[in-house]
Amino acid sequence: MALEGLKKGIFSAVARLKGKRKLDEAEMKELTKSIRRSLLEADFNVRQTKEITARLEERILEEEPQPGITLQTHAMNIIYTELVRLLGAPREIRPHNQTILMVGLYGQGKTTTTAKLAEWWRKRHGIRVAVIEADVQRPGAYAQLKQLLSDSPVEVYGDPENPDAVSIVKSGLAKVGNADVVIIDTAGRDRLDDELQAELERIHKVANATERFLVIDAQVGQAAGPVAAGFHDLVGVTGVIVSKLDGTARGGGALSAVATTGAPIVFIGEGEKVADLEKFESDRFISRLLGMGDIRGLIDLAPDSLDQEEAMRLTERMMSGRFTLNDMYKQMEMMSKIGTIDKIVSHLPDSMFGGLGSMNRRQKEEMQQNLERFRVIMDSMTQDEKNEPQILKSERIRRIARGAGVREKNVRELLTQWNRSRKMMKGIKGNRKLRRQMKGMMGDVDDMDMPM
Ligand SMILES: Nc1nc2c(ncn2[C@@H]2O[C@H](COP(=O)(O)OP(=O)(O)O)[C@@H](O)[C@H]2O)c(=O)[nH]1
Ligand SMILES: [Mg+2]
Repeated sequence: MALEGLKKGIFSAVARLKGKRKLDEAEMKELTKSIRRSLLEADFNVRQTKEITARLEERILEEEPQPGITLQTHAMNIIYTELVRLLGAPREIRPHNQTILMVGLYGQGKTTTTAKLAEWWRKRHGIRVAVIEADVQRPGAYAQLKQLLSDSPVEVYGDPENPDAVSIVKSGLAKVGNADVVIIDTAGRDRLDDELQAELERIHKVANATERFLVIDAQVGQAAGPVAAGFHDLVGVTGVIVSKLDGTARGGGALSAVATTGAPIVFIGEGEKVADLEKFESDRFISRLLGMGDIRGLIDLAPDSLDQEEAMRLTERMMSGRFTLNDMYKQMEMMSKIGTIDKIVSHLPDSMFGGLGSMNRRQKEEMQQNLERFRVIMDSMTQDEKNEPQILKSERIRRIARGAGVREKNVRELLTQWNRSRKMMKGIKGNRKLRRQMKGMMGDVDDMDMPM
């Protein structure tokens, strides 16, 4: 996930508090110094960094941790609330009667994000979405957008022969303007020059857009601030989308610089694929960043084919401590529907599943392969065997291995995995802090507590 370095920095800074109940002056200095360094390394600006560490120091001195909460957790909770405050409150955008104008400089990810947004709305709300390609500067923009949405029912309007963006927008709106959401992609320049300003102003007038979304590449860092301000003066930016957060460790610069302009960040882009878009909500983002997990985000990853109620039910059952092979199977099925383990893991609290969050790429790939094999094996089991894996002794294991076309060793691996998962589930049941934390993720965020 984005800002991995910041996460590491904060963790190691706060780890110094382990086992402590009070900090002396020197320890406090050390703590704030290393938090400051981590924030600066993630490109937060100096003033913001100072403010956060000053508030941290003040609150650690003034606020008593709640009963049963360690100083370490207390500090982490303070950092959490301060970062959420810095990044601002989320904004809802209604999924009907919307015309969205996409603006931004060249190469920031406008066209990609146009396709991502269209798919996001269509999938999330099941509504009719259309896009209009009005970039007449870049040859191939229309083909690019069409290509990105080639597997999607989203309507793509364009007129690559027409050199006049305004007339394309006009005829596009006449053709697809009655969709629930219409998104207009525009041209960029290297900078917000007179030509680009004039074109955007004309399009803006014709489109009468309900939303103006600015796309900014996370790589530009704190320079995102002045860029956002410039576009805001021109078209009144209603939301910022920070793209390419997957490609930089210094994404804190763009995120926090945008936040200071007062324009809310509405989405973030974390990859080149159409599905790599996430609605931005600072509390969820920060809770994931700090390893507190994000169950709601996890469930949001689910495609149409996944029953969200079922996902919630399974999560609740896991928390109750009951865990049959069938449950594990369902969990795995869900995971395979949701997609890569990578994505899933980034939404889970680090403490859950024994620190899966810090697996490296190779380990994750291995796990993905295991899951596929386990599925084949389970397909060769009877319902009873899946309900009570304890009954699986050597004869049954042999039969199953033959049926699935794998080695007996592989079947035993599956059973070992189940045993391990079951123990972990039991651990969750017995871990009141973690249970409370999971409840927090599913609903009341204020109730959140860190198991450390
Ligand atoms: N890694 C990554 N690449 C992205 C993301 N968004 C866009 N890109 C890539 O950035 C490049 C420029 O994107 P494009 O949409 O053409 O930018 P535009 O000129 O603003 O329309 C393309 O190669 C995209 O695949 C993102 O969130 N992550
Ligand atoms: Mg483009």
